[in-house]
Amino acid sequence: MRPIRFATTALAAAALTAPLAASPAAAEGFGDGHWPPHHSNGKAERLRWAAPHDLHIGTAIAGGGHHTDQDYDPPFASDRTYRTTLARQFDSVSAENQMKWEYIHPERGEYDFEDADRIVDFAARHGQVVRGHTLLWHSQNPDWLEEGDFTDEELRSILKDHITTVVGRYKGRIQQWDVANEIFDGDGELRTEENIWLRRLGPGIIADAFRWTHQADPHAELYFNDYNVEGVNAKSDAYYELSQELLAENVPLHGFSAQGHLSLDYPFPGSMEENLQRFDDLGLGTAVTEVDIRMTLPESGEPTEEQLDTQADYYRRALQACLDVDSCESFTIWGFNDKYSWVPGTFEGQGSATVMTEDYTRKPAFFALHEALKEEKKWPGWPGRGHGGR
Ligand code: 9MR
Repeated sequence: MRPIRFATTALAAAALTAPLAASPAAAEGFGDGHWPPHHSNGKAERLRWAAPHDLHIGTAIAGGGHHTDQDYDPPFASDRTYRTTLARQFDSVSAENQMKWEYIHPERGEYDFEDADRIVDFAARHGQVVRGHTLLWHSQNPDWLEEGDFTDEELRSILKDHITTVVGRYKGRIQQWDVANEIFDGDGELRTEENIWLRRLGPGIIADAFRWTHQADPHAELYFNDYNVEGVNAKSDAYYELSQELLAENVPLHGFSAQGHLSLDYPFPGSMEENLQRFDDLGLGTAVTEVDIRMTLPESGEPTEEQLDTQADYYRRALQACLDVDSCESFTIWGFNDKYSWVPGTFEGQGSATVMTEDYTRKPAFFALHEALKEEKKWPGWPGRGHGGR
C-alpha cells in the first residue's frame, strides 16, 4: 500500500502567483521582490517546474559536517544566490547534517533545533517538502552517547526519547524520514560492531525505531537509506529480506532509498531500475536520496568535456531509473554546487560531483536532468513504463 503523500504542487504554484509582497523572493529579501527575480532564468528552466507532478526533485541543504572545516561561511545563512537557487530549482530539501544526532542532540537531554527549524521553515515558505535525515545511524553521534556509560535499558529509552522529541517537533512537516541509515555493510551483514544501537540492543531495535517514529508522526513515510544499494547486490538483497520480514510483522516501514553516491571510476549500476522495482513490488515507496557523481580530476583540477558528458549521462540514468519505477516519487541530489560538496575533502584528487560549478554555472548534468524531467512530463511513461496516466 502506498504511503500518504503531501500535496505540495498546488502550494508551490500558489506561492509563485501570490502578491509580490508575500512572494518567496520578497520573504528572502531578494532584489526588488519580483518572483522570479528579473535576472533569473525563467520558470521553464527550473528543475522543479520541469518535473512531473508526482515527483519531488530535491537537494541537501549545506551545513555542518565537512563544511565546518572550510573557509567559507555557511551558504544557507550567508549566500543569497545559494538560497535563491535552492528555492527556484527544488521542491524537496534534506538536512545534510543538521538533523543528525551530534547537531540536534549535542548533550544528553539538550537539543539544538535552530538549524533544523530554519530548514523546515524555509521549506514551508517555498512550497518544498522535507526529508528528515537521520535517526538510527552508526556515524555522527555525539561523544556523550558513544562514550557514555549506559545500561541497555537506558540506551533504549535514550533512543525512544530522541525519536519522540525530534520527530514530534516536526510532526506533519517532514515528508520522509530516513529512520535507519546504513545499517548493513558491503557484504550484507548488519553493522553490529560500528552501530551502537545494534551492538548493544540487537537487531530488534530497528523495528522499534520504526514504530516509535510512526507513533511520533503517523503521516511521515519511514525509510531505509543506504549507499551502494543502487543495483541488485548483497547489500540491497539484505535490505530486501529485512523489508519482507518487517512488513510481515506489520512494522511501519514505508520505503527503501538508494543514496546514489556514484563515481565515474566505476560503471553505472546497471540494475538500478530492477532493484527499485523489486521494493516497489513489495508495496514500498522508493526514493533516490543523495545523488552525486564524482570523478578523478586531471592535473588542471578541471574536468574534461568528456568527463562532464559522461557525468551527465550517469545523472540522467539515475533519474530515469527513478522515473521508470512507479513508487519512486523523490529524487534528491546531495548538494547542487561543487563549492559545497563533501567529495573533495573525502576522496583525494576527486571532485566536480554536483550539477553546478562554484559560480553556479549549470553543467551538462543539470541540463541532462532538466531534459529528462521535461521529456517525462511531456510523454509520461514513455517508452512504456512508470508514471503514465497520473
Ligand atoms: O555530506 C555530509 C558531510 O557534510 C559530512 O561531513 C559527512 C559525515 O559522515 O556526511 C555527509 O553526508 C553523508 C550522509 O549523511 C549519509 N550518506 C553519505 C553522505 C556522504 O558522506
